Amino acid sequence: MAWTLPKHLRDVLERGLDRQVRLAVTGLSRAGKTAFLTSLINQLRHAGLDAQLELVSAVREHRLLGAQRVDQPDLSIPRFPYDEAMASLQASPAAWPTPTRGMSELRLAIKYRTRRASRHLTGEEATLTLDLIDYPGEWLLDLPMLQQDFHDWSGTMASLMTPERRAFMSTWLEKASAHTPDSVVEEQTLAELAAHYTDGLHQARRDGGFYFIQPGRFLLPGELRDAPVLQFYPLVQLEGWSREALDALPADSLYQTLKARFEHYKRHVITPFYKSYFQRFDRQVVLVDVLTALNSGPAVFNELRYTMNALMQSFNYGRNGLFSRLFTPRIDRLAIAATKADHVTPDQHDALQTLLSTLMSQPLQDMRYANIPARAFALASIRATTVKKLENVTPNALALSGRTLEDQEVLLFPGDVPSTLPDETFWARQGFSFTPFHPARHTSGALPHIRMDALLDWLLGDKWL
Ligand SMILES: Nc1nc2c(ncn2[C@@H]2O[C@H](COP(=O)(O)OP(=O)(O)OP(=O)(O)O)[C@@H](O)[C@H]2O)c(=O)[nH]1
Ligand SMILES: [Mg+2]
Repeated sequence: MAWTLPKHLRDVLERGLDRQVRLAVTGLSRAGKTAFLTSLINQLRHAGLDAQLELVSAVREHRLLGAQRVDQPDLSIPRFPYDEAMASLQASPAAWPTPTRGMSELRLAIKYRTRRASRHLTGEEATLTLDLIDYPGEWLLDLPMLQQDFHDWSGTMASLMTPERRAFMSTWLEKASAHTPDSVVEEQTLAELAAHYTDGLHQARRDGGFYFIQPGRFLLPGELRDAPVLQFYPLVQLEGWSREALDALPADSLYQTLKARFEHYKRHVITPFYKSYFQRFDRQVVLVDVLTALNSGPAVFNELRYTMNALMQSFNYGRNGLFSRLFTPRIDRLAIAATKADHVTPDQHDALQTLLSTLMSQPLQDMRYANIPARAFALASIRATTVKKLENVTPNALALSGRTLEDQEVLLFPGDVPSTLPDETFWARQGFSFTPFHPARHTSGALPHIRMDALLDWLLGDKWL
């Protein structure tokens, strides 16, 4: 005889099921985090209405009923600025959401119908609580500092000082060279020197395309702006000083003061981020702006590769001894995505995805080794271009139409994306110039996107079964 589980037992079972997910989104600054989360929230709120989510199986099966914003659990974290971002896109003229500067969070309650397990256990209404967290990828670049003392870290920073980087750090290098490790430097001078160091990092990032910046909070301080814990810098001119001599210096010497602040930063900034937030994330999206890096040439592209591999160390806890000693993270699925795929024609999307997989092949391999599913995507969170077929030019020729940031209507051939890492001869032969676009004014319905649905299905499909 067939039997049905009594209602009260079913309730207990459901409560025990996994119906809550903390999904974190990160990437270096300008990678497209705010646009991605804005679109993701928008798509889920329009699921079952007018959102284009054909690749989400729960949508195809008419099981996603809708999503609503609810109060976030952690009131000390700023709210993700969804309304502000939508207001920018709806304004006349429309604008991209403004840059964000720290961590933010938003909670969605997603109503869905469970899949019918059998004739008797019919699909019931259930709620998935989805916490979305946006945080700067630059913060993850600090992880290796936990393994270093001030002396080692200064050495690493000195080795990064290539002539190209030095050019952006020259004011700081010149002013800092006036103070030897044993000198006593006044608080105000120290603050000024740290400000010059921070300015240099900003310039190297903005004008030089250097992505690898330490300490990460110096670029994106969040709530720590102007706090003394951020007022230190590496001593890159230690020639003639042995480690013993430096360690024997008095507590008020420059070396000991900087060393104490470095240790404070590790203990009170880096560690708490990993302990209080990072290790509570369940799933992770890492966004990469591959196309802008290609535009900037081989040096910047290689720097992106190096930096993204360093950033991914935070997810490599399967093999990272330090990490597993300090934290017990629980991310069980990770997606990396090349953003702004609407900068190229659809026939290039596969190449963009393959290029991203190649760029991140080592960390992807490490994740799989640790038994954590990891996949690469190419997507556009908010599509700003439309594709035109120009049959009269070349058969099957595709072009993009849109408005440039300078407000010019254009129709252009953006060119090809290499599907393998470009080598020297490739760079010598060809450069890239993918044009950034102005967003189209959003009036109603769901935001246009490219393959957000593929990513959503892969990342959360098992959670709304
Ligand atoms: N065409 C197009 N441009 C995009 C898309 N997503 C982001 N962009 C562009 O990239 C810029 C940065 O996007 P954001 O979402 O603000 O990036 P972010 O990572 O949040 O940046 P920060 O908050 O500064 O760290 C935007 O202002 C747009 O110019 C997209 O899907 N399509
Ligand atoms: Mg942002």
